[in-house]
Amino acid sequence: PQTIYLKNYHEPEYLIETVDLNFILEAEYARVVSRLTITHNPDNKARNAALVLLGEELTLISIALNGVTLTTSQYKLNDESLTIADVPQNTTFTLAIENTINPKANSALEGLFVSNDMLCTQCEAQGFRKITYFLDRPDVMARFTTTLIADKTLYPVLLSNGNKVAQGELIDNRHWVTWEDPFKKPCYLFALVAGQLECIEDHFTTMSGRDITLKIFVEAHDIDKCAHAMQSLKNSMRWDEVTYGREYDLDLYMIVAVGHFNMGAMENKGLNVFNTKFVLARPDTATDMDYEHIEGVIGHEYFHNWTGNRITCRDWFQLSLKEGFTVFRDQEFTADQTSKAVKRIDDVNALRTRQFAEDAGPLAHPIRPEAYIEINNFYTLTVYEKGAEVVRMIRTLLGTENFHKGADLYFQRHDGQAVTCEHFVQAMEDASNKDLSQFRRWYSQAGTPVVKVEQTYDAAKQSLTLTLSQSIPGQKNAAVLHIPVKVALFSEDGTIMDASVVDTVAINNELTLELREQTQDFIFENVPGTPILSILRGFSAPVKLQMSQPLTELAFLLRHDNDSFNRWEAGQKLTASIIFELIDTIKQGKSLSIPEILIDSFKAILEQTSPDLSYLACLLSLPAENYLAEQMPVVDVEAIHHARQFVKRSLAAHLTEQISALYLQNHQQETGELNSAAIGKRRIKNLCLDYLSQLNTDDSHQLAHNQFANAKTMTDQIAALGSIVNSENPEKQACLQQFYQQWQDEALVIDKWFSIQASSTQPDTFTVVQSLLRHSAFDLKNPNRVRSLVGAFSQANPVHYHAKNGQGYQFLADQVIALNSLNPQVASRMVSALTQWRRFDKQRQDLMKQQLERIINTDNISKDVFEIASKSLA
Ligand code: BAL
Ligand code: ZN
Repeated sequence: PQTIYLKNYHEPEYLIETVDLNFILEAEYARVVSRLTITHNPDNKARNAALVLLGEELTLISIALNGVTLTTSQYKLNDESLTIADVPQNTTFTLAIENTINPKANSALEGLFVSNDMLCTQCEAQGFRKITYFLDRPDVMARFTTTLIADKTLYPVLLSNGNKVAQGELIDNRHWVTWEDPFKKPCYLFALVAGQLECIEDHFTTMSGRDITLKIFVEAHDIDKCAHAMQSLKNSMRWDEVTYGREYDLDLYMIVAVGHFNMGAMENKGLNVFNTKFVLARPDTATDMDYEHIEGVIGHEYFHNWTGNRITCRDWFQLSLKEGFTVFRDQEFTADQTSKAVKRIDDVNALRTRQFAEDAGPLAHPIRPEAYIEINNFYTLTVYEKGAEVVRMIRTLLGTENFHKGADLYFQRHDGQAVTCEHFVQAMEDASNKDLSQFRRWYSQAGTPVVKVEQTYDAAKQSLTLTLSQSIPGQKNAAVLHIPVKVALFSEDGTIMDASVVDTVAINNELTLELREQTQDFIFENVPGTPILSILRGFSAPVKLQMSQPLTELAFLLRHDNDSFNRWEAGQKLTASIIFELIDTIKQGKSLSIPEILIDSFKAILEQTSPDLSYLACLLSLPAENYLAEQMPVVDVEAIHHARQFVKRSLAAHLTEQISALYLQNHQQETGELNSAAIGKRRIKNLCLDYLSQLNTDDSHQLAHNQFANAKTMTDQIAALGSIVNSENPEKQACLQQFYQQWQDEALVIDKWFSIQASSTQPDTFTVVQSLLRHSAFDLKNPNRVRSLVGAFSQANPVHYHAKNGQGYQFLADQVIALNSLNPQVASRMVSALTQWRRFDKQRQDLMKQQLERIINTDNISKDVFEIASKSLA
């Protein structure tokens, strides 16, 4: 397969001004007539270039240029394109193309496809070429008019981008609707939907007083699960007005939920298409976390209207321009709606467990990649989550006020354009006068920097010298980056010191150091005694810290740090250090014991009161196995699992009384409400239940079973089921069966039923997973179902997936090979659990490599899977 390089970017030779699309829709046969008005691009100096339209899996019927039908000798057709050598150079010309497609046969879910009898599209990144021949690239922006014709009974609802401008009836029970989108857009933002859908409608009045109609379309049986999505949409619209001054621009905003979807959602102009997972919620079917994610994704897609749609990417290498910025925007939105502290912790947790692994592995790439084989493989944690961290660092370096001036300038300068990451940084620089020349390296440098911290205190001078050095392991000739490092110094009595560093502004005694050298000294003056250092506060840069801090200092920070992130981080470091010591003890074959300092620290937290119980729950949560693995030179899955379980069980045993009390205190008045206080109570209560379940006593089994049987919310029901499935609870089979019976008609709940079993640490899990694969509700053609079984097993169950005999790897490769021909995008996502093979012992390395080789040698391997598997082995 061919590699595409950023350095080879060139302007399009032709531009498309208008697109008039006409669809006659049937599930197995869709007829598309596309009328394009095309001009030579004045910015491209080359003349007389052939017009190359991209098209895949299409059946061409006819082409006419300026009304004259072309003969087969006047164009060339292959599997990927349609080339017309001779087109007018000095005038606008029209091209009318007719082709057909088979949506029903489209299991890749890219282009036009069928989901539960509904027809819908997914065009980002390059799906439009599976609908009709086009200049399928984001820097070709056109005005679209779309007419949909279909059977009235099968497809009573016909939707596309923009505003509905006309509709009518035809003979044979058919009808038609015409949609016009007044904003020019790249074809990846095109969408159509046709189906038997119901909708809820609401209205939003914008800051300038315009009335916007909001509609959420779902299948009839889901109509009672849309209210939260609608509220989230209104919250998003208001937030973007208040925070970024951005107002919605069309009179109508539509969201459609579909059950078969590769992504979470898609920001098509005026017609978002969503995975049902990020729309549907009722307290008894969706957890508090689902509710939060729905609001976050609704916000994300809405925010794209400005950061993505009004201003889009010049080419796909610039993906982080819209994704990094939009993720940053949705993170801040959720932080404002929920708990800022918890949102930051959740985001950093996700980044460190998953993106750091990606950045340290064979598929590491900068947030602006320089080459790809299949762009779908670059919708990565790096482009999205690290991209968001890079935007966050810009805000830290500029300050919030200048950052917003920069955003305003960016919107003002580039509205209606397809631009690059450089345009974004330039606007930030111009608005703030802050030199970001060195900072730009974050866009082209892969890998997670390690920042080493050394401190020397001079009592006589009352000064502290902090020596920071940076490096990026595994990256040759790594750039020296510009890294904001937020710091505060604590006195032994728990107060913050009023220390200063030359040329550094302190806000509430917190200083933002700007590390720009490989090694750099920062001298703090006015330091009355040896300080306790709180560094990288708020996780001010996506780096790994290397510093030795005694357990007593970590315990101190866990009590006293006023930075909510670093307070939590101190607890994580404390626990992780103890787990690593236990891992060593396990390796020496000695018996394990838990240090007092950990029990005391947890006891202190358990006895605390706090208005933010979700945050207290974070403080009491142990670092995830994947995060611990990330810190080991050679991952020892069993030792990590056993040491972590030992800590969990020991804490539960030593603190049973406190944990039980906290459980009861927060369970007694469970009302099923959805405000943040009620959510916090459930979060901490269910964490307590998880600890208590480790004890495997009759009491703990009974507690979980009672909660399961009487749950008022899915949060409580699934948490109880999780505790039951992960313990030796005698009611396990009965509960699983009951849950299935209760929820068999709710696809998203059944996804949970699959994933909870696939991620169980109990000894029979692999056998269970194999039998679930044969369950009548399992469907390899449904991405959510695949993720809930195959994804959960391979990505969230390290101890079973990495079984020493390699059965987990073989299982995964079997599924990847089966998926390869059905849905290459989902297949390639599943390969990710094999890509980290270098991190394991020799035996596992060999077994994983074997499976990667087996995958590569599969007949008709897709570009998607080939790229990931081959780069992993390279
Ligand atoms: N643009 C693809 C889906 C998303 O990031 O919103
Ligand atoms: Zn996005």
